Amino acid sequence: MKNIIVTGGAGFIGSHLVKALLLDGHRVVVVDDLSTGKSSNLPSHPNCHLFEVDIVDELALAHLFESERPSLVYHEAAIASVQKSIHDPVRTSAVNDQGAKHVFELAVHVGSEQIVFASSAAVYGEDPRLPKRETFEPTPLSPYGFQKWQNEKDAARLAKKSGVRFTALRYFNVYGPQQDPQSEYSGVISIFVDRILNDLPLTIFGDGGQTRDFVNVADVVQANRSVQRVGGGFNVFNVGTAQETSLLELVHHLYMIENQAPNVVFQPRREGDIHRSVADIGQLMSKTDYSSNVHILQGLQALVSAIKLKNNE
Ligand code: UD2
Repeated sequence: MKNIIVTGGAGFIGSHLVKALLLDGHRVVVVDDLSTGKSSNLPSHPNCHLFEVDIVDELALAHLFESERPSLVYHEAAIASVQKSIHDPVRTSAVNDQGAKHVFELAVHVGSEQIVFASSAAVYGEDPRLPKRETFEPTPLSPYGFQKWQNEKDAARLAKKSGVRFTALRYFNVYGPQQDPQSEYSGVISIFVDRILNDLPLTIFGDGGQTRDFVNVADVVQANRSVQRVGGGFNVFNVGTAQETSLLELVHHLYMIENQAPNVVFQPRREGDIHRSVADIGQLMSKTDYSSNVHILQGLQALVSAIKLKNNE
């Protein structure tokens, strides 16, 4: 049994990860400011402990790390929105940049063995080469992408200095149950599913030809668990499916699942929006037992069923 801190553990990805870690038999301390996360995302479990702390609050965080002394830290807390990072770069930088640095430094300070953290495909920006490989020099388009890249540089520096293992996971477009469709940080899939189930039209920003590597949260959890066995130093891995899906294909899948005629409105492309994105996952697959197990169609079907079930509760 490990003592694990998960920052952002009450959020969408974090809470799925927490549940899996509890099933693995670990003690899990969740650090979350509950700004977008919800305590109701967490199971009531004797080994799960929630602390309402903002990672920008260095003193409160230091107190917690010193009393908990986790051997493993998962850092998932972030303002995970490209758009928000453009409109409010000060607050997003405080959380995504400074907050991450606090977490990394404190983990090293209290003797943690490994820090695994959420980076993002946003670091690749508009590099036209596909699939995106970890060896490409990052060229982010948005403050969010720069902040995640900065996290990686801080982690690499600290890993070198301290000998502690740091593992950056560059998440592609994560979707799945518990992703809040009402939040301004919502991913396109949760927004589209919610609108279709409420008979509302979908808005496509741009021509719908933009592509993403939509990865189910179950695969993301598996990636996080599998990197626990990765060797020393600083490592960075893409987390995706290696499958490229356009927005138009996504819309087609969703209306097909619901057996409805498409109802779509087009609006201009959004600032900072990348055109094509798909992951090379060779590194992660060769260094761990990760494989992407959830095909987009299967993941969408499961998501629609889960939301319908919840709406009927
Ligand atoms: C995602 C992540 C972001 C970062 C980035 C990496 C989310 C919410 N954001 O940003 O954290 O990791 O990937 O590149 O997962 N769109 C519409 N209509 C809508 C909503 C979105 O057309 O109602 C478009 C949007 O303009 C974009 C695509 O759908 O072209 C995907 O948008 P997104 O917000 O789900 O994710 P993205 O790739 O901007």
